[in-house]
Amino acid sequence: MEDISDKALEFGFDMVGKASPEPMFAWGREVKRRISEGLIPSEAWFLRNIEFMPDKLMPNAKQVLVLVRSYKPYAEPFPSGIATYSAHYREYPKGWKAAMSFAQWLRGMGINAFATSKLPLKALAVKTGIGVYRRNSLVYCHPFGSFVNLYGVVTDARITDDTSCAVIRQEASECGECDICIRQCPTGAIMPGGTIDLTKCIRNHMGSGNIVPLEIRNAYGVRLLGCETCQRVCPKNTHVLKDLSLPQDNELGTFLLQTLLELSQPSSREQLENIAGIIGRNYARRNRILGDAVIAAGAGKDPKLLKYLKETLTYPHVPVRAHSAWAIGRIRTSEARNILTKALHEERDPQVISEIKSAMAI
Ligand code: B12
Ligand code: SF4
Ligand code: SF4
Repeated sequence: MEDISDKALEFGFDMVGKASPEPMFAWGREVKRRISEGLIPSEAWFLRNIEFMPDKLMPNAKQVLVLVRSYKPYAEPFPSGIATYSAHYREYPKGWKAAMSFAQWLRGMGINAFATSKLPLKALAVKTGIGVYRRNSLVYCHPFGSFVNLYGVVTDARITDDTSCAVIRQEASECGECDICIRQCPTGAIMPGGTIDLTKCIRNHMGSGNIVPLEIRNAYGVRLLGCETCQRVCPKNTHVLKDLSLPQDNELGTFLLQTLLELSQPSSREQLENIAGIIGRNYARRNRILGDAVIAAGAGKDPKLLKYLKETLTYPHVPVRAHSAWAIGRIRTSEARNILTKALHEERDPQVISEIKSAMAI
């Protein structure tokens, strides 16, 4: 099995780390602590099913491979009227397919193996020496900075100790005196010790399908999926953030705010399919995308979007209506006020009524 790392390169990965399948008790304890301190909301967390004991995923597990796939982030800001999405979500599904093909190749070699996202992949990457944690809580794999996607492969055979197909850099897992990401995070979600308070992290509220707290909405910006502020401000990523490009025009068109807001119409199946083709089906769920697109529209404050927001204000999903009231309130034209006044007479849901009243008070 000497050629395992070269083979992974052929599948499009940049590095491979290999770890023994011992339970990751420290990570498990840390999650427990954060849940008990309210830094990780427990309900959403347990739905993720992340397992810190690899042998629960494969009883006879002998090794866990961590596959690293780098990508270039997009240039920002996106053109006006287009909601930003992180290249991470464009690239992740491609890497996932490659990880599954790689596991299939291993099975063809007589090794029982399967790809998984259900392990603590950052902690595993650090354990194998292919990356270091930094204070924004992300793992940096030299020379790609933090712009890497990680995938796990569990195997029932030990593969040789030749762990990496690129240079392993054992940098110190700390950031020295730097605290830029802590200061620049728009919602103050990064705690001094490098713990993320999930109740404050904008990304954690994206795609939740719930009513997003006001202070998060106010910090959201014209984004649909992903927040990269804590990576873009980091001096350890400066070299990666050179010569960036925007997504191709046809992709950008898919994320035009008016196109996204049209998801409120039953005829918008094709638009949803286009989104799924870019960020994957898991994230392309109509109500969730719509709820977040409305916030992005509110951040942009473009009066031309009022006619779309008027429609989303009557959409069946409560969070979409609640966000619509807020977004319309931010536009602050007389037409916006009329829409809200009419909605106040017709709306029956107490949460949406409260949002309409707050929006009218802006
Ligand atoms: C849940 C999750 C989220 C949650 C919570 C994130 C978090 N920090 O916990 C939310 C939805 C907010 C999120 C957001 C993002 N995520 Co995410 N997420 C995950 C997931 C599924 C689990 C992460 C996890 O285990 N969290 C629990 C905590 C307890 O684990 P931990 O962060 O490793 O905690 C350790 C460190 O804090 C360290 N530690 C403790 N004290 C200290 C002190 C110092 C100084 C340091 C340096 C470290 C340190 O020890 C802890 C225990 O081991 C992984 C995929 C996976 N299966 O692993 C992807 C993953 C971590 N996410 C990823 C990405 C890309 C993102 C985003 C950048 C997406 C985006 N563009 O918006 C943002 C970044 C936000 C951020 N700064 O973390 C990538 C990270 C790649 C990388 N380079 O590290 C992963 C690995 C997905 C993937 N397969 O590629 N994510
Ligand atoms: S992803 Fe955004 S909100 Fe979350 S910690 Fe990073 S900068 Fe803060
Ligand atoms: S911005 Fe500074 S503190 Fe934050 S991760 Fe980068 S080096 Fe560390």
